[in-house]
Amino acid sequence: MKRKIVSVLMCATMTAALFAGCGGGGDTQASGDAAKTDDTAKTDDAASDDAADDAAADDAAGDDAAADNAGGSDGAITIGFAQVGHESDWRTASTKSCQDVFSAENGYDLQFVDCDNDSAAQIEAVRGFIQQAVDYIIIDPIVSTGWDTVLTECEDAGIPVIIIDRTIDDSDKYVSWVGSNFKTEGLAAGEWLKAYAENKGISEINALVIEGSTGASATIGRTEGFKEIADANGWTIVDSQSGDFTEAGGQEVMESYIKSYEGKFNVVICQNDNEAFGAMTAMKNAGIEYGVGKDVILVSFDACTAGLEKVMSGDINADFECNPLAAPDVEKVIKQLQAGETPEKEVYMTEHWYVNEDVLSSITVNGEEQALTVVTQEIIDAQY
Ligand code: GYE
Repeated sequence: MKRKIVSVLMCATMTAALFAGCGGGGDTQASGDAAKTDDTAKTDDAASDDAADDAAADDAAGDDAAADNAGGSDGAITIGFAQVGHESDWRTASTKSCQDVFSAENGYDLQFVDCDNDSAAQIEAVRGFIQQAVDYIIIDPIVSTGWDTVLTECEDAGIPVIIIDRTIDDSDKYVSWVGSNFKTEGLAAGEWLKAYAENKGISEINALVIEGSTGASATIGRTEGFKEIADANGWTIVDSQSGDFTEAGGQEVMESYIKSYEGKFNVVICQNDNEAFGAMTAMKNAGIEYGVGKDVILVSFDACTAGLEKVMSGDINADFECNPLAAPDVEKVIKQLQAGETPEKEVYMTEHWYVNEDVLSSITVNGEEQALTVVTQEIIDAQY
């Protein structure tokens, strides 16, 4: 994949301006899994039911929409969005971004389906959108394979598909993909750890990895990127298991790691913030000290608000951002399609690498110098 937009350092004020209005998501751990999952699940159930009802009710009207591909009966552009689920702060921010952009006020009729991390349900959701004859389908693919058949069905129905966030690796039957380079994120985490360990005089790295959901391109890329740097530097990856991108999963995997490997690791790499929160609980319960200046270096990905708060407090040493606010770029793609133009096949989000300490100003990733940003309250306030 060609990296079109590379990670650049934006000043805090620019970040604030860009992300203004996107706040409110991912507050501290207190807003954590139980409460969030319940709330979201309720909304999601309602949303899925609505989608199913609409699917039935709209059948006849839908045929017209399919015929001219020009929008719903009230002139709104109809969009079906098959979202991964509600597993993390990142996901909450991604869903909110889509709902904000594809709102009725903006001229859209958004059919949102939370697929609850079930890939079979996700494919069925896409088939439901075909039946509804929506104008566009957005998919955030839970897993990266198994897509060609249903994407062919979308193509046959004349419905353009836009892929958001995670990639599809076994089909190119979509118009555009908007997301992040996950391998670069993994490489950046490795390059940071290398430079940081050198700076601190740490000569041996024994790392535990808590992976994201199995089969997700985000997991595959972050795992590969970090492993590449680990192998090149002779580090030991003591173990690498899935925590499913959830706080509960991160805690469970960390508890079992502690039983097996206590005293045998000095780095924990969590592939998202929620897993890091779970790992922190497990380490705290076991009396293991982690974070800046402590026994275990803790690294995370996503850098949502709650993650950045933990970087600023020194509990997480470094957090590699994955920007969930793709919806404005997806809207650009849709506007281009509406105007009969051909959008870019791949659109990359802009991201930052966040740290607690001001000891290194940059790292070199893929031969390119990339800035490290020390987290401040201003950055946290502007983050999603
Ligand atoms: O890192 C994680 C979420 O696909 C990039 O999914 C996304 C990942 C994100 O559950 O928090």
